[in-house]
Amino acid sequence: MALKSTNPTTTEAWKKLQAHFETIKSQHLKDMFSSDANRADELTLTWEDFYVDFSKNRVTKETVDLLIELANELDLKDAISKYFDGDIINATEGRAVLHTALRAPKDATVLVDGENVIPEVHEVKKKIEGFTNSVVSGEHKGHTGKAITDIVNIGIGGSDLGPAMVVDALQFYKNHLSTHFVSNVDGDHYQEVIKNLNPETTLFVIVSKTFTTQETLSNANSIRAWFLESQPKEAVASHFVAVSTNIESVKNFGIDEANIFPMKDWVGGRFSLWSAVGLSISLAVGYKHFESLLEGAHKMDEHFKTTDFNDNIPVISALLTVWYNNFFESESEAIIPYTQYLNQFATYLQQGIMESNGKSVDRDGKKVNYQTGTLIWGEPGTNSQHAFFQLIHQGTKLIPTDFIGYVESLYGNKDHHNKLMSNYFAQTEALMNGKTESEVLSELKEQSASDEEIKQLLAFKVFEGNKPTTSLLIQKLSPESLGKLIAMYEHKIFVQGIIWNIYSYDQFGVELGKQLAKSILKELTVDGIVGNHDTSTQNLISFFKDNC
Ligand code: G6Q
Repeated sequence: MALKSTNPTTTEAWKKLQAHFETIKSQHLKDMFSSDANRADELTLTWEDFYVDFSKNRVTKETVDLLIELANELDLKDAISKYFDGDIINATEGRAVLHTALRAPKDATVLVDGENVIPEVHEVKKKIEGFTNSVVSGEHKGHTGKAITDIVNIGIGGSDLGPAMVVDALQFYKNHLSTHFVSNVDGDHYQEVIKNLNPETTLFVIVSKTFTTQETLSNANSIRAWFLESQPKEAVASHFVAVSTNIESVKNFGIDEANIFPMKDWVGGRFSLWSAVGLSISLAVGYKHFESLLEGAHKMDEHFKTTDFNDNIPVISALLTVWYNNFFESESEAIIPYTQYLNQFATYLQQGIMESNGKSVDRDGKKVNYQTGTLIWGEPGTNSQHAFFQLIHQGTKLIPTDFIGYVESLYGNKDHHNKLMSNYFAQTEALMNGKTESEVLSELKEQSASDEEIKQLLAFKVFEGNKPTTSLLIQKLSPESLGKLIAMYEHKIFVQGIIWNIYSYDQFGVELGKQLAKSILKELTVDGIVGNHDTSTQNLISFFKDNC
């Protein structure tokens, strides 16, 4: 069954939220805390090893209730059932959206066209497990009888960002295999990756759902040509494997059927790390850890599916985005993990969130008259404090920020971890409280500043505060807790799409790019072909051709 379609701005709850916003917009978080001793407790959710404190957001209990009323009025519950049950909720591509089925247990039933997909999901997992174990143990040998030492993942977008982020995030759990990622069609990228590799001990994993993507196929072809400069054709079988839905094209590329890890079209690229697309993750950290990652995600699926909206982490988190985006008119959100391991997390979520919800046509095909997808950005703390935090503290824009931190560090260096986390706590507190003119004044006086200096500096040293943050504290970074965290954002994306009445699971903007470059490529490579361009593009192409 299709998703319902309602313009959210026409709901009763939206109107109430508009009126309510007028009472909230000028309230300061500091005052909200001083007038309500229970605020922090009331606006904190704890679940498994997650402690999620929403209280430093510009909301009251009433705001949360009204946002939930909005979700109810838009029948979020019904949409969640359709999402998990395999309904065609990706209507513009005529597909179900079932990354949740990839982490469902063996005894689950999820029907697509009347067929339970779970047995096949577990068959592919078994194949991933067997292959991972044989490569990691050294049983799988390269063509010359040497064990594999290096893995190269060749893919782009959803076939790169998820695996690359997770392998980086879980490097503490990594085995002896070195893992590399080639994504960009920039030839210098693959050359830099292969320059120090030994073809005799390297395994190439070509990941492409469609197996038609220009970047991935160009990289795969060039890398295979490089490989064949030193190895015989028969060696391809033990050094190249592929992940795809397009089995015929993979076979035409020269990969044995036994070396193909299949995936289904109901797995969206940006949600595919749980499928065979995660093969490089499994190889890098071992199958057991890969499975724990999936188990963590499944736990979050269950939490999301079965918990009342009041206590539902992805639901509340998504509704807060709607609150800021559509009422405060804030345009972007920052994601700041206080762990270097999550260095690629914001980049990964940029795709998940912006590709999914960067839409301006609603589910009736009409142009929306309200804001949808937010801009996502971020870098780990404390590095980002020394870079762009200035703008979050004292700039003109309101930037709701997620702080993600861990109670335990992985190597257990308490001194460093306390320093790291004291920054996390201090920043959220400072963003909320700010610094008033009278506080700055007494600070300057304490520093024995002259009246002249005080006059000059006072305005610049004031911090308005009232900057919203959500604090996520997780016990420890593990494959399981990472699975939970990623799934939390996946469901947040879903909820936002439902509220904004858009289709979150197509990506025509990405496909446009794939088509456009093709025709210009002909102009660059075939003499005499001239396209019909504006003068700017024409001049650029001519300048490039004349000078290369
Ligand atoms: C993800 C997008 C996109 C896709 C890449 C790679 O949701 O659809 O990022 O993953 O374009 O596509 P292939 O896996 O088909 O090569």
